[in-house]
Amino acid sequence: MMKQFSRLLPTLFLAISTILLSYGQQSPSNPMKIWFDRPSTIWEEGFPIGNGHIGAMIFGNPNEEHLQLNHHEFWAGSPYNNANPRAGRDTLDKVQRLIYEGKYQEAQDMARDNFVAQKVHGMPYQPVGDLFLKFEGHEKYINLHRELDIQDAVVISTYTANGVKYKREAFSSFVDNAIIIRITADQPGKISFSASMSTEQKGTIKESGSNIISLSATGPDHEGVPGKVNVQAYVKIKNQGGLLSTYGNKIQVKDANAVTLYITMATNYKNYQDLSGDAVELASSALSKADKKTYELALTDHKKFYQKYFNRVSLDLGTSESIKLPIDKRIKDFATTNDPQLVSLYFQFGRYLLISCSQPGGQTANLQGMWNPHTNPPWGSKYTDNINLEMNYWPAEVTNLSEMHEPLIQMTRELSVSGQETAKTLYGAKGWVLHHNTDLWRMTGAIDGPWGVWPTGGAWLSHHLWEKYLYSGDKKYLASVYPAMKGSCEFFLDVLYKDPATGWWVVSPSASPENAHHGLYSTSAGTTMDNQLMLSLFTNTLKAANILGVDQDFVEKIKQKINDLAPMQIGQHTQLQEWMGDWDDPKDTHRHISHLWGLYPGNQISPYRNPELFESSIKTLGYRGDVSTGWSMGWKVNCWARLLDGNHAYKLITDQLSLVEPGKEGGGTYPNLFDAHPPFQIDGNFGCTSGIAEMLMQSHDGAIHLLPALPDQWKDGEIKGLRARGGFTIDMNWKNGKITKLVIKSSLGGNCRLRAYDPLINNTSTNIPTAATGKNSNVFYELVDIKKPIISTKANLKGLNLKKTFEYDLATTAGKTYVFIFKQLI
Ligand code: FUC
Repeated sequence: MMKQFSRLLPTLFLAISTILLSYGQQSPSNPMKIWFDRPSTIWEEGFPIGNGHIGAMIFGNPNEEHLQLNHHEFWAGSPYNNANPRAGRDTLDKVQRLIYEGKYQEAQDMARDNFVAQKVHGMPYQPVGDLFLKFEGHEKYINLHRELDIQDAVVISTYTANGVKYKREAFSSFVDNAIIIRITADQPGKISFSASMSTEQKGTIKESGSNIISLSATGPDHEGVPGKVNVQAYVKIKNQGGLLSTYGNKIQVKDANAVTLYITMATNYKNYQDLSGDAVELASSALSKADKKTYELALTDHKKFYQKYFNRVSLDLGTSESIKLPIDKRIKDFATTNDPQLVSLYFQFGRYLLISCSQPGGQTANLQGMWNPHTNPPWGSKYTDNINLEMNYWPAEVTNLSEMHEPLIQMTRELSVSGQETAKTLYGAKGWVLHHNTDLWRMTGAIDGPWGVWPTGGAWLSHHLWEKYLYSGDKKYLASVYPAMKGSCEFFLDVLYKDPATGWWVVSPSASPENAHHGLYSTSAGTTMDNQLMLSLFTNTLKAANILGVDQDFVEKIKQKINDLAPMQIGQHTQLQEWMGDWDDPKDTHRHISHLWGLYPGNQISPYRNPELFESSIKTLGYRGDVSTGWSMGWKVNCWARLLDGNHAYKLITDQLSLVEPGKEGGGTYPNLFDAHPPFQIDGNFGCTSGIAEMLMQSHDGAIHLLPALPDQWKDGEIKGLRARGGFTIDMNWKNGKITKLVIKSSLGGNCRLRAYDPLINNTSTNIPTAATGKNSNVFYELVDIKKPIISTKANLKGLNLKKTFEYDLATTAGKTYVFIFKQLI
């Protein structure tokens, strides 16, 4: 029967070549717009724009426009390393022994005093400054409408003042590396305003020529590390008609017909060890290039660049009247109405944000992406890599923004170098290590407190190195990241501790981020997350070495360790144990769900291959509860999707889309759709975006699972452009929860195994294709052997009640597209 299915493919393929695939065209009834009919009253009502290097928040007050400016390389401090010199192999041995003996307090004190950095805990990301445009007489405006159009990556506001209709447009050009603002009016000679800048940094603001304001500043010192990043910003104003004059360091525009402003910013940062760049030269050459273009051409170029990425994916989950409402009202109403377009908008907003704050060659998206007004931002707006940093990149591959993953990959390559000194100093070990935080300077030491003695950050980032390969199959890329994967393995080969009680190789000392066992101690050994990370790191590196045909001796060493890694354990409450001991408290609602790493973002827990682990994961997530910090809810959307429970995943989206306004505490979403930890932290946006993708399509566990976790609310829909591992691009339409059309584009060829809850019946044939049997021959779907869990005698496993699935194999050729129209079953 499978043969019949395959025989149909050529015919179908002919049919498809005539079908024009139009990716990403949003229907007019599905506008990708976030809008308000009032100015911002808080920062979290502003609109973010960015080109991966420079960005701004725009607040849209007619009387005084305000742009708060950021440059991704503008941080406090200068190159440094913060590995605590008091640690070392002997101390490591002692701490490991103390943990084994159950002397947690002593072990924790010793780890804190010797491993945690003595003084330097990381440099904070800095704001550059602010631009104000003061429009006298515009206090009394009417008809204000301001929007962020994420289809075009442009902020537009319109209003009427003194009988004149005004329009402001702003974008951060990807092509011209400038923020460009255009102000127009429906009557000539009616544009008058004064422009000024301010900054909280050490620096100067002055006029520079007749129509330019210049801001030069240096990043602050922090924790004794001298501030050495120089930033240079220019604002150039070009008027059409009217007059332009300068006074002090302000520029006055009078009676113009139209005005264009260009903002450029640059720093002296070349890389984490080199500050020899010329900020002034870079910012001024960007300025002189940018203003040579007409505004129209600059806008066209910007949109074209942006849409090349953005338009790869479109999502339609249905329409509702809610699009007629401002965004804050929609968020407020979300839980009590069905607003599927808010979900698709939120999903696409995550993609907009990633394109805007993470471009190849630029910095990695930090805790606030790149948008930060504080000189002392929460958690330094650094990179917390025990969840937050990685979460920022969860949507990168699956939502078809692979290029945006690059800054994280590059940062990992750099950490694999800077982390070598830390590995040596703290652990007397080879390879490289990363603890739970880093910053612009690629610091890798343990910081904050005992929970910072968590050495598995590099293993988690290595997972990204490998996963990127699974999507692209690019061996050249794999070769470029293999040294970092290998270096991370080398570190663990050196420091893993053979637990005398079990004989398992475990990471010690460590923590289950940022939880405490017995309500007291972070310090522990063999946490479930670490065990999962070790399995992932070792198996992926082993595969990489085999693919590249290198390091066979090394492969053997890894294999030996894999055999004796700790298995997962199911404890007395039928939970997946968080620690080696059965210590979990079912009432613990800690925001981190680290032991579910193996469920998501890892691929180690399968309903079909290890149902006990799957069942205990359901229990665990149930105990942890739903409502939490923004990012925690974002993580749970992914986890419930992996647990194949679409309605529970949807419940979490509802929790995440609860409006956080001044005076309201708890996690959720700010009026401008930014995630609220609180405070603003961008990870929740990205986590929920990938969660929505995981609800619609998953590509792990041996197959591409179509609509694995569809909630009742999304009965009909269409998704185009999701990426599956093995280089497949998936478009799907569904009606009444059943797939009606499927388009698979194969970029690497190979077997495409599909999994669905309903038989996929082709309407040109009455035959149901034969269910796939045996192992999926596609190497990108190779499964990792997961050890049988150890199960407590007190655990009460009831067995799973899984939906029946149907699986098909489709042999694909690289570069070809396959279209299937399926019969709708009642
Ligand atoms: C980790 C989390 C916190 C916060 C911080 C930036 O420490 O536990 O909730 O997200 O990172």
